[in-house]
Amino acid sequence: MAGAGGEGEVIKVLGGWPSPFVMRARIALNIKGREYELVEEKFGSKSELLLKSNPVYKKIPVLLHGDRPVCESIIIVQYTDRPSFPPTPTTAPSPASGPSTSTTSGSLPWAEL
Ligand SMILES: N[C@@H](CCC(=O)N[C@@H](CS)C(=O)NCC(=O)O)C(=O)O
Repeated sequence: MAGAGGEGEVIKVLGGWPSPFVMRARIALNIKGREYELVEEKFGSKSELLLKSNPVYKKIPVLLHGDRPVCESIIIVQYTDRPSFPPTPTTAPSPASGPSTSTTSGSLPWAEL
């Protein structure tokens, strides 16, 4: 599929500080171990990219997986939990790194505590 889905796809989050909805999406990405670029929206104005990516509500956060926009923070959390949305390979622990605390098996890190 063009525009999204591959491990090498660039992930961007259209967001800004302080937004609890943006934080929700970023926390999910951090737990997943997925690297991403935060594209900061300026308070009081909306970028062309935001208007194009979230034309109905025009709100942050929006996750861009390649060209695919994912809107609504709770939907972003669910999206990051899909098996087709793996952690960034460089952040995945090697098999020799001891007991697993990774999310690569699909389990949640705190479930192993
Ligand atoms: N239900 C949305 C709420 C998002 C939201 O309200 N974002 C605020 C920032 S905290 C926003 O973009 N406000 C700008 C506006 O309403 O025009 C979500 O969970 O993502």
